[in-house]
Amino acid sequence: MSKDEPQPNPGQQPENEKTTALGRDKEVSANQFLTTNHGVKINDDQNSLTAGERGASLLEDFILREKITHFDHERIPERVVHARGSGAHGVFKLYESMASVTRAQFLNDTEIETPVFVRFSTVAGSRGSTDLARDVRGFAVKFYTQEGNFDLVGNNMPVFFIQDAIKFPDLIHAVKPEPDNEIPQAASAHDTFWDFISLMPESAHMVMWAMSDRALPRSYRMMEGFGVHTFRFVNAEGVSNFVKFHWKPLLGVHAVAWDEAQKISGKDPDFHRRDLWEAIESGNFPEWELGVQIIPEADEFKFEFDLLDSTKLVPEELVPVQRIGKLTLNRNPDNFFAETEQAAFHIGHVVPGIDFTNDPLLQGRLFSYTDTQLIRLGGPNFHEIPINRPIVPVHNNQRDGFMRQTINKGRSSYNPNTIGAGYPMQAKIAEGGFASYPERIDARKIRARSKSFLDHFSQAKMFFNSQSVPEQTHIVDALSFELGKVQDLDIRKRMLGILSLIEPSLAAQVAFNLRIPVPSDPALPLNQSIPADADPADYDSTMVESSLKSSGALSMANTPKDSIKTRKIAFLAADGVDGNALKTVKSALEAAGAVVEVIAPRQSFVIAEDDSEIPVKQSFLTAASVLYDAVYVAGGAVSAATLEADADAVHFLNEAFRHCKAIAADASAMQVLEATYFGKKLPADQSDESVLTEGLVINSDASQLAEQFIKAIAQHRFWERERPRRIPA
Ligand code: HDE
Repeated sequence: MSKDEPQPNPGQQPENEKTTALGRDKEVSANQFLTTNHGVKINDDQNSLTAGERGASLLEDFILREKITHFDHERIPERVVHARGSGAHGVFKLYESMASVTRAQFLNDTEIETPVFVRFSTVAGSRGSTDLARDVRGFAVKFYTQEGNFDLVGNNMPVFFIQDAIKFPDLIHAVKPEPDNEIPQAASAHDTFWDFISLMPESAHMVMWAMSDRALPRSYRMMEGFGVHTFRFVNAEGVSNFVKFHWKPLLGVHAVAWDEAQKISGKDPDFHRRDLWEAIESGNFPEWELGVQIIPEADEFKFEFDLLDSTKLVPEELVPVQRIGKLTLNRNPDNFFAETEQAAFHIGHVVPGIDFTNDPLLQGRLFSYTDTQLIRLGGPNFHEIPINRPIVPVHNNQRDGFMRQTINKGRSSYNPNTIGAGYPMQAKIAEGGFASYPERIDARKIRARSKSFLDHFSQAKMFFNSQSVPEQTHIVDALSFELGKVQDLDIRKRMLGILSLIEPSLAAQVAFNLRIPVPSDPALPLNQSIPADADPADYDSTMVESSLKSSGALSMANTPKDSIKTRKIAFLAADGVDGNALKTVKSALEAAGAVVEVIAPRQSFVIAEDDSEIPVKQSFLTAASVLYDAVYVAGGAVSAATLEADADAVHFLNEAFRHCKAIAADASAMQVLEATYFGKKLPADQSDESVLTEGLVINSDASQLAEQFIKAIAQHRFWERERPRRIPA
């Protein structure tokens, strides 16, 4: 198909090839016959062509050969990093014109609705690994703008492990499964990762993020996104400002517990993928606001850190995040391979008005992304795959290559030319032509790390100090877990030395769990990533005491907690349940936007007290509390007696309690709660205040219960409960 025509629907098939909705499958057309790839209708797709009824298969069978050959070639190399991911289509709408700082048209005109494709991912695991690995999450957005594609290829953490792209292969080799035995899958808790990290103090800040709850998102829909590097905006007058990009989820930023994450990995490794898919299918479209921190060029050197250093963030207290537009994901892909797997993002895909800085991590990425697509997507024409095509026409003299789709016409494929009347021609800046920002560069060619990059600990410390007590405990637990899996004791000790430079109390707590002392002097040289001829002293980490001790925006505890929208609530019930009370609570929760699923000892339905049937979504065999945000035990004496005696129901509650979730019970089902480990510690009063601090609601009035339960669920988690750690679930 020619690319000369604008294509308003990225990733979709051309209209004339579209099928119509019919039957169970989303798109099956009437009178559609099976054909070969060459269009010949197939009469028998069940049997190979053989010499007689019990005879050998014949080479002549072009139908069999074509089918098997295509199958043999169905796989392409998975992404070398970010292999496991999930994508969705959507739109971006601008709130206010940003023309004063950028000439990018999609950031100037509030009337424009820009189509987008977003792919979320984990980093280390392979394609078939679990969604709930402790890992960074990719957050890659392709804007199909009217000036060409702009890809914002970011992560859910605002900093990175390394400062220079040349260390990326080392970092990834260290974190991927170890090369001799390919163990462990999708995990950083092993020797090679911590060996590398313990020798690279520049990773300290990012390690704090990766060990925090940010690495265990409750949902892709509940994570922030960051462009990480400092970019440039350039306006129509050619004036440039630095810019940091943010995505702020409207559902807030939320995480699961580590014990829960590990269990989800077994119960539903597709947890995030399914969550994204189901939210979009049910019309609960995920939304983020695009935020920008704008820094005038004149302020480049006003910070205690270097804006070109990707291991540093710009605290929101110093430069507020301006929310300038909204991203809404509103359409699931039709085909995972064609769209999500073949999507090719590239940090170098920018449009006029957006430009790069000299961040050495960013600069290296500019090379990597096209290079990787050449091998992964098999040649130079991957931009012609529907998901990667811009919505504007493409005209240039690039020609041929594997899998070329465009049929270029005419004789001229060079510039300048007269035979093609000079077309395609260059665009002036006023006509929308891209011109690089003419940054002045007057320098020697060197390999060296700027001294302004050498403070590796002050922001790591600021991050730790910005966390709430439960969040800090989780970081201690995560480090104790990860280093506990490390076999080489020298690596553990070296890491404790690094942690002591971030925050002595953190190192002390991890050391207590590992039962080894914090070394009095960290192993030197601290930084072992230095050039062969360098003096280690020149690469010493020089801590610049940060004037900002903590930043509220860094703690997830400060995220909005005012809604239960899209949260999944398990209703436990058995035959004899009080159907009316159940329906009252269900309707109230659903009216507040939650998704309610009834879970019972057996599938299909339960019979209520009044003999009505209540549909059941899952049985205890197929469901698990880790897949839900909160639990309600429905009333009715007979139902309660059954649940009390059902070990799976009691376990369900114990586990929900252990993972600090809101739990509610009809007063007539008290005996079920009493059968749990936490049954003896139920709060005496049921005031609104206790509900908000304890997250336990017991009430005989269904309407009142629903009201209190909604407030409790909105809190997400009651992390204080973890303190005593007495629930064996
Ligand atoms: Fe990437 N990265 N990266 N990266 N990255 C890739 O490109 C690379 C970095 C990020 O959903 C690869 O198409 C280098 C930072 C995301 O398809 C590859 C360096 C950030 C995705 C690559 C970095 C990212 C990738 C692998 C160090 C956050 C998934 C497959 C200089 C700002 C995009 C591919 C998707 C994917 C290289 C560091 C984000 C090999 C060399 C920092 C979200 O090109």
